[in-house]
Amino acid sequence: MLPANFLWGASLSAHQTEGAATEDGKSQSVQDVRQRNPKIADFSVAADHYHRYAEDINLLAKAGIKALRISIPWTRIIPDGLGAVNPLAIKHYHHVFNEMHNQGIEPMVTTYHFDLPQVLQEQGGWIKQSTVTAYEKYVKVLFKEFGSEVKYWLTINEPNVMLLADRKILGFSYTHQERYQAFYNLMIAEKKAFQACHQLCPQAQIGPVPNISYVYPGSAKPQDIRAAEYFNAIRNWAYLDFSVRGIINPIFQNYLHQTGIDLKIKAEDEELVQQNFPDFLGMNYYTSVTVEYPKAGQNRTSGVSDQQSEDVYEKGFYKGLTNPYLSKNDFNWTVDPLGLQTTLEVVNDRYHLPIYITENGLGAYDELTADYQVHDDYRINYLSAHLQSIQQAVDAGVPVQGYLPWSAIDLVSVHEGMKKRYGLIYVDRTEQDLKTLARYPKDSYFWYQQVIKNNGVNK
Ligand code: BGP
Repeated sequence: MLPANFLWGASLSAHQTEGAATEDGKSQSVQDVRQRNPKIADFSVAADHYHRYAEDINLLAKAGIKALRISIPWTRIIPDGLGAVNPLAIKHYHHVFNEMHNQGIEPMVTTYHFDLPQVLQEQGGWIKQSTVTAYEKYVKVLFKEFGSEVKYWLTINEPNVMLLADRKILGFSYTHQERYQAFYNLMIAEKKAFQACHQLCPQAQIGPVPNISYVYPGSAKPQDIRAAEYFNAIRNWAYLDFSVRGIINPIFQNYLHQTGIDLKIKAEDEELVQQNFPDFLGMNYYTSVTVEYPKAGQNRTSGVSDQQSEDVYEKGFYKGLTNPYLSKNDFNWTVDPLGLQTTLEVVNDRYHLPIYITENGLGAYDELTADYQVHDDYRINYLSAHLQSIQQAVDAGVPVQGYLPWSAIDLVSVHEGMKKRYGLIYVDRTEQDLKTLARYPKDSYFWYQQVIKNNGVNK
């Protein structure tokens, strides 16, 4: 049984939905300038949510949605990354929150979703301490301006995916040294956000939002078990241990040591790290991950597009592989609903905090029929199986308090553009043709409406 006040929601990010890429003083983010396959939609119009937010919120309210996760782009609030606050952007988000509240929807706001101001990237981005200082200033503006309107804050979307898959997501690569310098800075930035949020908006709650996927060993071979332990630490626990326990995860530390990195919490950061903790965990989940110890001469699995699980490799430590017991979606991502229950139980065992699932969904090719319907039974099956898994976890004592699937409306996928759709609501555009941009609820929207009404899938 899910709790009576379970937060039924849906999720979006700004750069994938808003468009209006140069409007109202917005500057470019790393997402606006990254090299994209020319066949893939860019973010300049995206789903035009910047102009159509009221219509979208209205439709979502009709589905009974109680919370909408959005992100605010730093590039709108402080266009030069560090200096003056842009009043047009502040006004815009007051309107957005006002609309949500009028429709009975609680905003859940991510301060940063992959879209670093390009101007800061050019100065070194997350490998520079100055970016941490700039981020602290930026989030303080958010907390001061919107603190009375937003009860749920999320810090930095998926720093783990951002660092492990940087080239694909950010268009550049870190060296090993830089990656873990960026890791440290991101973790410190997050701690500063916890601190500032608790100081400036004591009524609100804040949590991290990593992508957490439990890592399975490919076999019972002890070396494969160790490979899974390493990758669990590198991909999952390093981030949550820093946030929740204020420590560098010891297995992660061992891995860093072996690869020539000596990562320590700096003396001047000790107090910040040990005194500022999250109120809850946000968690994005799409798939589990299976790894083995890489055999001699082996490297990345070639031709695999699944960056969330299989396309992972580090010599001497781990190599992703296809789990023969699991099916895949149209875009080669492994589907594992039971893995969500396992992941939730392990996360609960480690951290004992309320959990909100802040992303979970199926990217698929959808077809709009001549009478404007989308029969996405495959998405209903995916969401339903994952929700049942959540219900099992809740029955087993895991405090899951909300479900905000990805995504509320169709948006531009980070890796695949517009053809890979996630929404409960169809947006009428294709990769290159903006068409009408009209919204059409899919079958999954009506299914979700019923789920919300019943407070679960089983009734
Ligand atoms: C998560 C991101 C989202 C979203 C999702 C699906 O990692 O937080 O922004 O994009 O993955 O990924 P993709 O769009 O590549 O299918």
